[in-house]
Amino acid sequence: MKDDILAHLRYSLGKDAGHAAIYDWRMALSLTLRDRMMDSWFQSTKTSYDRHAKRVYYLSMEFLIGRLVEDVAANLGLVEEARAAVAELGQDYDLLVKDEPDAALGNGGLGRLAACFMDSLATLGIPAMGYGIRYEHGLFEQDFVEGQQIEKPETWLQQRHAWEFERPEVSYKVGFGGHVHHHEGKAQWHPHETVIATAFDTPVVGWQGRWGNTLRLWSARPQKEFDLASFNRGDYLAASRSEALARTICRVLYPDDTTESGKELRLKQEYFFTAASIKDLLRRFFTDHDDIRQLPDAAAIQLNDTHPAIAGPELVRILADEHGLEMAEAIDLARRCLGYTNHTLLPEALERWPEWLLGRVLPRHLEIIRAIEAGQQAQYPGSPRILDHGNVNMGELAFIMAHKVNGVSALHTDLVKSTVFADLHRIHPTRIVNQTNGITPRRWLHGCNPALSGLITREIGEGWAADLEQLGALRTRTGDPDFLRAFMAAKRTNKERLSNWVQDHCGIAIDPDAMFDVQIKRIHEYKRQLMNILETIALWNEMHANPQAGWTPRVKIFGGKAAPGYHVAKEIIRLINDVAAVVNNDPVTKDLLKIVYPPNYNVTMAELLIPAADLSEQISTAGKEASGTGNMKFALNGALTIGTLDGANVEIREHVGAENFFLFGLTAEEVIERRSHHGYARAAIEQSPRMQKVLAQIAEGRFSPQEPGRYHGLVGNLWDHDHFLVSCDFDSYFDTQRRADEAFKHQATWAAMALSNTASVGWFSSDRTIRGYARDIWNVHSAIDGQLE
Ligand code: DL6
Repeated sequence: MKDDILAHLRYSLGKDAGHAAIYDWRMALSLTLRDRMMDSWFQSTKTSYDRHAKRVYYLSMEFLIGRLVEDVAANLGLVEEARAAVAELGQDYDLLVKDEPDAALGNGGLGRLAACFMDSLATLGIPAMGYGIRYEHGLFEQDFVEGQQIEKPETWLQQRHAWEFERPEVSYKVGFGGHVHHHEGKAQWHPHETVIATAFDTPVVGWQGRWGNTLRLWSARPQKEFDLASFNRGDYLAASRSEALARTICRVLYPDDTTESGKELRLKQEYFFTAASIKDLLRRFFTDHDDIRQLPDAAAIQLNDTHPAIAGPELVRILADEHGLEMAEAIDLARRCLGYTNHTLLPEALERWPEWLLGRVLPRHLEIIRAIEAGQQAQYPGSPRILDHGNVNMGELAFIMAHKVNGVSALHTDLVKSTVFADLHRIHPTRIVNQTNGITPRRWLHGCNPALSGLITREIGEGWAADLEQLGALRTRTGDPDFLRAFMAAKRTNKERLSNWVQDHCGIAIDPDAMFDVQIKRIHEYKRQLMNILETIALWNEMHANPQAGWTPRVKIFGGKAAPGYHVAKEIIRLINDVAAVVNNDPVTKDLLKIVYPPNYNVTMAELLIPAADLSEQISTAGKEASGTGNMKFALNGALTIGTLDGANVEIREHVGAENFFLFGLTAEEVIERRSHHGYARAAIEQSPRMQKVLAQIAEGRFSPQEPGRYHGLVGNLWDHDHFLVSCDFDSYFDTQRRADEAFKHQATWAAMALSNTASVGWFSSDRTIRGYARDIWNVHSAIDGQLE
């Protein structure tokens, strides 16, 4: 490996060792590891072709993959060899790992889920391709200036991306606009603008390198490179017009995972990557099939949310307009290929396009959507409308065009059936299925927590990384004091690592003996970071008034970004930072409470924070969080959850046992009931002197003395509206936090509870989730024998 690294340094990077910068070393190491993926990758592709295997095509606007050096090295079993080779070359392996940009091609849960799924598909040997967009700029970088979020462009592609292969020969035209020509019953679309989608392939090799799939990300380039005639006339802008359109399409990831952006560009992005992916999978299909009617036997196309929902009409367009199928047959055939995953119930997050806009950008698709609608209404009169009040409802379109629709946790799937798609569910009662989310144990335990994973491997062997339910064997150790001590020593190592990092990056000294209480996720009202900071203020008040009362010292850690246009979320960020500035400088509570909010939360930061957490905050308003996956990562790494009965918390609690989970708050049904009472928020606050005091302090400017009125809006909204019921759950949350304080004082008991969590969440591996999709939705099989049983 040492020789290979040196060879790459010389021949791929053009550097000799004496002049190589850290970037060069990291690239040389990455290319060396990438070489070692090739055999498995080629062999997997060959096997898929030889066996005419059915493939999964996972269409997702987001793949939040993070850094890859460690991930690849671990999956190939090469970490030690790589570390030693790098050391022999006089370099620090850990520094090289840290030099890699965090590829943030996603906003949050949906994108990270897609990345975990890619890992599990490869580990299970399921032939698959991930299709997405190669954004020039991933999710914005967050900074805090005077406590306020500011956004800066992310620049991961400023350096060469080590893992990808550009495939200029894999290019497709994607059109927009124009008109449709109808002649003798045939339709032909003549787009007005065209860009070229070019593939960039990243190999994804699973555990122990047994199988490799491809993440194919599309980049746009102009159809006409450059208009020389315009240039020669001196019209430089006109000369580059087509280039500008192409670059714009994949320039930036939309930084908003919950609200409809309403931008024409977003629609073009969605169609761009979907159309290229469909063309690509059809080209592959025709390499070993002649009859398009066999497509459902060869391709399972999964829509990760509605962002690629235009795949339905696009496939129908190709089947009907290019292959001459009757419209009804084309629709039926497309449906047999398509599955749709719903990730949210928030009404504002369900995509809707104005009909006029969709008609302008994709005129033929609008005609096809009308045909799909007509077919559905003819067969099921009164069925919910795709076209409704001048809008195209992409959720209804995805549902009607999919043979299976899935929710992402048991509770969420029930709510999908009873709320957003209740009417469609009555018409198609077997279409909705549940697939509770999962996480890859390779990244989220083996990779991020060497201390704990080493201990587990010494205790039960290494099989758990590919079969996470083996962790169940650790349940017998919850009564073993020696093992519990070793388990807590691993936690302590991770807490020390985090404490040093916080000191270096935030300038705050935190005590590894304190309880590390962590809430990391996108900032959103329904996730209730606001309730967390209000509870922190209440705790601080009581600690300050009575510092000798035997408190459990706490470090409250927050991480997360707000969508740039989401004003309330940004106010919550500012409040947390304002409160931190006051609390962290209080000499009375300095050994009892600290608040830490490092900016720019991302996958890499999660890998540092999660292994060090004692308490995991999963406190969303019940009925709002579709699943959550952070909740699984924390429990796997031995944190106890304080949480509501929401999303996958419900199933996590069932697995770890009610006695090992700090439950509080209203249930989803109670939330709905409570909202029907006029003035529910005011009534709840009036019954809580503790909350009243906190709200009064904020409103009086205790945390913003330079601008006392800064949070009037936020506080007023809690008294008068409080849609997410912070007021109603506040006291129950505060009391449950004190139960957690008490439990933490008894470290031996706490250790047993924490170990019960690690031992009991093997079911939340994304390998189990992918097996479920393979069986219930895709009807695909592993090409590595014995893997799916
Ligand atoms: O399914 C992955 C993930 C869930 O765990 C989260 O609960 C959910 O909020 C998230 N949804 C999104 C936004 N989706 N849209 N549109 O990221 O999906």
